[in-house]
Amino acid sequence: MLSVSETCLTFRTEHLGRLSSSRPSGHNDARSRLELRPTPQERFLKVLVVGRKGLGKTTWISNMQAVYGSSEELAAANYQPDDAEAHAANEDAEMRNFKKDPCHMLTEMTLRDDRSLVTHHICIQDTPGYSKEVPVKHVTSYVRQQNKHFFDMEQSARRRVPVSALPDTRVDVCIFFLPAGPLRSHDMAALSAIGSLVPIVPVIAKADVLDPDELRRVRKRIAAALDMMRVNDGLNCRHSFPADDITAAGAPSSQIFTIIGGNVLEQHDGRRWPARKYTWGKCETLLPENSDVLALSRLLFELSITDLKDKTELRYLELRRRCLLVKSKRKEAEVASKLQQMEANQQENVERMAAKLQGMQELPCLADVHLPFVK
Ligand SMILES: Nc1nc2c(ncn2[C@@H]2O[C@H](COP(=O)(O)OP(=O)(O)OP(=O)(O)O)[C@@H](O)[C@H]2O)c(=O)[nH]1
Ligand SMILES: [Mg+2]
Repeated sequence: MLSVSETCLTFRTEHLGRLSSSRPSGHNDARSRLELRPTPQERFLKVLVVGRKGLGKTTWISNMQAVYGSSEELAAANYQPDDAEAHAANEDAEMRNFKKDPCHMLTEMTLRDDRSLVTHHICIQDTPGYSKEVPVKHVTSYVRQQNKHFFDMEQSARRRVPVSALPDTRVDVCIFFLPAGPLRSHDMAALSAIGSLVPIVPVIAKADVLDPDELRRVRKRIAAALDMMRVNDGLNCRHSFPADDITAAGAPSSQIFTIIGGNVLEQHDGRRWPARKYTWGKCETLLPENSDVLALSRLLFELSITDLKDKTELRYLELRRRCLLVKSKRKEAEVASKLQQMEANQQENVERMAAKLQGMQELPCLADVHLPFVK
């Protein structure tokens, strides 16, 4: 069993090690000294967080910000997980604000790898929780908007940088918070609507309220519901992490993760360590015995980042093909209608000329005109 400080240390050192793994081994020999210096790169990962109201989405994001973000980013984010209840009370206003400006619910963390010169921008987009009365339309239209924004940037005639240097707005994956209780029809509708746009990683929220037996039952129930959706609707909305990554991260093989959101921040070995305190004891968010938060963050931000981006690229290529097809059809229709208009104008001109000629032929000949003053 790992102690608190051991886990903390493994987490940080492995995390940094992974990000710098692009450096080839044996870099001390003469050949590698001749190596070209890598050019600085910006990489983006966007994680969407969706779930019913009050399941702990914002709390989890604040925890991630505390663990992965820099001190300045944390100060800017104003870490106050317990303020979340006040937010929840104002559902309508939150929904309106999200539609108007989703960026106010976006948390960005910057991880720099000085060796490979890659800057990873990890963006976590929070969303207002849905309920029976409030479906997830605001979320699906957000995902579409972000794809369109990227497509417009890519197609813009004024683009001056390669596509790889564009700030990537596309959503890569959705962390779907599911309750420990039974799933309702509006949960299934939300899963299906969002799952048709982005791959979903199902998580069990507030896992601290469940004992191991209950947890097993909840996992089974969620797996069965997702399987049923695959069979009935033909929609396999789940993201499947590579088996090697699952083993390396120490994640559950079911790929249904448990989440515990900490409401206090402790310090361990100079690291921020979220925890949840009760009168009878405490629960540490990053301890693998307590939850899968550590395994999930390692998968998302370190081990599977390339796999997630590759899948986004594949989805985008298909979307791009369809958009370009629609665009070219629209252009074709525009050209056809312009041609039609030109033909109609031409026809009109011909008819006008013909009428004029006709009028000229009907003019009396000068010789036939009787001029009274001519003798
Ligand atoms: N017991 C327990 N409570 C939690 C956990 N995570 C969050 N909470 C509490 O649940 C309440 C709601 O948390 P939020 O993070 O606001 O939930 P949310 O999903 O963002 O809510 P909406 O934004 O309204 O959809 C807060 O009081 C949190 O402290 C958890 O893992 N276990
Ligand atoms: Mg929230």
